[in-house]
Amino acid sequence: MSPVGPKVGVGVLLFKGENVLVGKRKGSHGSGTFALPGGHLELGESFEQCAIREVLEETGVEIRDPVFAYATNTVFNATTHYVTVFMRVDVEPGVEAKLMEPDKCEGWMWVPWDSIPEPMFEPLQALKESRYQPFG
Ligand code: 8DG
Ligand code: MG
Ligand code: MG
Repeated sequence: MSPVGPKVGVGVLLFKGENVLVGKRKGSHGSGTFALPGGHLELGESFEQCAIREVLEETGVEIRDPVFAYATNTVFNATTHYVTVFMRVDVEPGVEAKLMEPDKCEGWMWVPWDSIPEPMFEPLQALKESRYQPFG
């Protein structure tokens, strides 16, 4: 039996100017909610490695030097509890996100930080409600 406890998720804030990349989740928990690219921290991985890997797997974008931004604690229900580490990277204007996992996401879009569509995935909602300020 695997141990039961909180898991670690890494969410990546990909900023292109004042817009952030979000996609509507499908096929797993939080289906229908808008979330950042990201996923589980794997055994032995750094936050930076996880952010680089997940963004490449999910969007095809090669990011460099993601920086720790914030952490949230989300209890989804009695058996699902995630600590989410948010990593940030600012990309060039020409960067485009490809839909690499169409079974897991409806599509990627760049939206202003203050106009992320609802409903948001709970960890992203928690980040929005936190003290985190992406611009100064
Ligand atoms: P993996 O299991 O292949 O590593 O990841 P995935 O297939 O990309 O799964 P995911 O559902 O996108 O992410 C795994 C978990 O990470 C998800 O069930 C909950 C957690 N998670 C957070 N915050 C965030 C977030 O902001 N974005 C994403 N994508 N996942 C997050 O706790
Ligand atoms: Mg993934
Ligand atoms: Mg994912």
